[in-house]
Amino acid sequence: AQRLKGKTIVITGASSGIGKSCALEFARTSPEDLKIVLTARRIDTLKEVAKEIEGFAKGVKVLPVKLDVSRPEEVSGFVEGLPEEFRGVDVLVNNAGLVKGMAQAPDILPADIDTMFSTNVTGLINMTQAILPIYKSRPDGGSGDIINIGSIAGREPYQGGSIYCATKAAVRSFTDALRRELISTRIRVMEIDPGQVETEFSVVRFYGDKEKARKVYEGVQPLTPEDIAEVVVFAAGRRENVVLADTLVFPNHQAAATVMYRKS
Ligand code: NDP
Ligand code: 8X3
Repeated sequence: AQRLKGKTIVITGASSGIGKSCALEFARTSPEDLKIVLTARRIDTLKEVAKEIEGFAKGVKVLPVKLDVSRPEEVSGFVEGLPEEFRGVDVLVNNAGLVKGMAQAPDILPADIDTMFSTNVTGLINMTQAILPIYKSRPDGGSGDIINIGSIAGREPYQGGSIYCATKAAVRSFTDALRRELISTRIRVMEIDPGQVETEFSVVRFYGDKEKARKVYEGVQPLTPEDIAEVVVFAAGRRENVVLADTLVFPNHQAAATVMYRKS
């Protein structure tokens, strides 16, 4: 908690699931002196998350910002649009991401391919590029944390997930290259890869069909978004010389992308 004191955290996709839980967990861990910028497309939901945080962590300053990471013009104006006191970003949690459908080639909708790549890949890269100049302006070549939320899907492609898996493999590749490129700096580049987590992820995958989404989690015990948030906050809170470069997190009944013990 002491190590996070006074830090400014930016979280993408903070209106739901893992991103929202990260915001709450940062505030819980360091309730005295922290600034959190919550970003996502649903500004009203972000305002509710901000209110929730302000309700229990009086010393945390929260700023909800409407931001669609898939729109390069919104990302490029993001840092300049921040009030001065929130501009000294220390931690970027690149969490915004989504999957659309289970279709297999050649039947994958072009719009879905575009949404997944522009959000999960180009959005994450653009956010990183927007924040890095802040980090690089600091002593010793620069400092600050980039925490990218990848997925087991980026390590193991599965049928019906070709595009999503490809986007997460791209995140992994970008993250690894970036860590190498920034080797002479104090900037920490970290990737956290969840296995199955119960969030709005499957509702989004099935275009709002809650019944289909519910079936994904039937008979299994998925992780909760809080489980991943704890790992994210732990990573950010390590001593500055410690880099949790690459972390895979499964629920107990999962051993690979599609290897799941399911009680019937
Ligand atoms: P949720 O659907 O619950 O949350 C996704 C978040 O991303 C929402 O806050 C959503 O906000 C935001 N988002 C989506 N598109 C955009 C966009 N264009 N611009 C800005 N924000 C956007 O799912 P999760 O919490 O599960 O997903 C978070 C991350 O975790 C994703 O990267 C996902 O791939 C990854 N992940 C999830 C796993 C799971 O099993 N759930 C497993 C492994 C990884 P809004 O709609 O308001 O914009
Ligand atoms: C989400 C995990 O394997 O259900 O990233 O696509 S998976």
